[in-house]
Amino acid sequence: MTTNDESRQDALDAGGRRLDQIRLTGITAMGYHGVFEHERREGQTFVADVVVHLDTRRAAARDDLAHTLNYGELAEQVAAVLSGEPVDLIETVAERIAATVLASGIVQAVDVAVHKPNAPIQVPFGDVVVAIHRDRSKLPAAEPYLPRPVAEPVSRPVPTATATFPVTPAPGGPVVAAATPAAGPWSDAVAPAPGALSVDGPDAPSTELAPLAPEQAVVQGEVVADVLDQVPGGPVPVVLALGANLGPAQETLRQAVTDLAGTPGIEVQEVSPLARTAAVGGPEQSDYLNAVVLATTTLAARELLHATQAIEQAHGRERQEHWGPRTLDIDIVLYGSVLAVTDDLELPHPRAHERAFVLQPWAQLDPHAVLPGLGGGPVGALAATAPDREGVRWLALDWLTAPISALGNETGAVPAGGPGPEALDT
Ligand code: PH2
Ligand code: MG
Ligand code: MG
Repeated sequence: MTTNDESRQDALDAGGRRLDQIRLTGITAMGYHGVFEHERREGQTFVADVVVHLDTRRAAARDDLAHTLNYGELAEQVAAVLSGEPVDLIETVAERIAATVLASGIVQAVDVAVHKPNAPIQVPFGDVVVAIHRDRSKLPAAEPYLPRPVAEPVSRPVPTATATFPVTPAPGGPVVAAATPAAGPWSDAVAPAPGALSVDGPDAPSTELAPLAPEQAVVQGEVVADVLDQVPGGPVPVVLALGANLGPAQETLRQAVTDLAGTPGIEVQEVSPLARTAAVGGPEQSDYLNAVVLATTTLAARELLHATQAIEQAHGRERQEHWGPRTLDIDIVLYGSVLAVTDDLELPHPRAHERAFVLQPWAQLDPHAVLPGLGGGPVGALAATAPDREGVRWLALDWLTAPISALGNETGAVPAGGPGPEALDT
């Protein structure tokens, strides 16, 4: 009864190789799902089987739970959906479980089977099961399920910069898009096709912004104007993406990290490994060096933008060619959980979800990070499917301290192909 064999599929990684699996079967809980009143009143047993598809090698190599999915937590999440907010259909229960499991950055795909062995069926039967498979190409049509205290109002408050936000935003957490509940970050309907967004918003202000439902544009337009200028009451976690492909790129990036750390109102928390990446878009140009910085700030979002622009300027940034080579680019990927579309700043960064040169270093720092907003999702999974993933050549761990000659200075001079001396194993 509690196996999921019929529906189990092999899920493949970006290179077409079969992923590893964690299988958890027979998770049982009392639930109140069903279309009949007596089902809602009395409840009955629901059983779920889950097969999680992921790469377990890193966890095994380090013998470290931090690099895999904790099956104890998985069981609790699944049971919380089974016994949680009642819905009519076990299809909905299965979808919610899939969304909740896929919210973990390391999960690439998930099979979910939901059984209702005591369903009100008027002929003798053995079991009834809904079995689904969801992955990055067939996203769940539900939000991840986070049990909320009963007292909390259903409509979530509009975020303000005075709140403190987690660096890894709780999936389905406070976001402006809550005004359009059907269009959450996990919705198939609104996820833009990879490559659909072709503007360079924060870099080069443009009139073509990401397509939005009209009601969303109104909500965001109203909220944003003050949120981006609002000085927060406490430190707000931010994610910054740094890139350079002109001049002494590694030296510039190092200095930029120092400059950020030296800016009043910015506290640098963590700096990612350094990635060498093939240029995406724009004219023929040499490879970039890219890194991601996790920081907290007490600056308003727009003040942070101005601070990063000042650092770009100090490193000789010239804004000539759209997506052209640059001595230094600092993009704000996330400012707390603020979603905003304005002429000078769009949050989250409108293309972060499809750029491995941002997602891969970020996932190295925070394997459980989730990018909110349109096209968002678990950063690790987005990194694994990003169109430019093949262009990320290697990641150097010690780039802030290693002698520069070991890694190459001008990006054009970096030896192609093979990993650097301190390269990661993936
Ligand atoms: N930045 C761009 C355009 N293309 N490609 C890579 N690999 N890395 C970048 O940082 C980058 C890019 C616009 O900012
Ligand atoms: Mg920029
Ligand atoms: Mg950029």
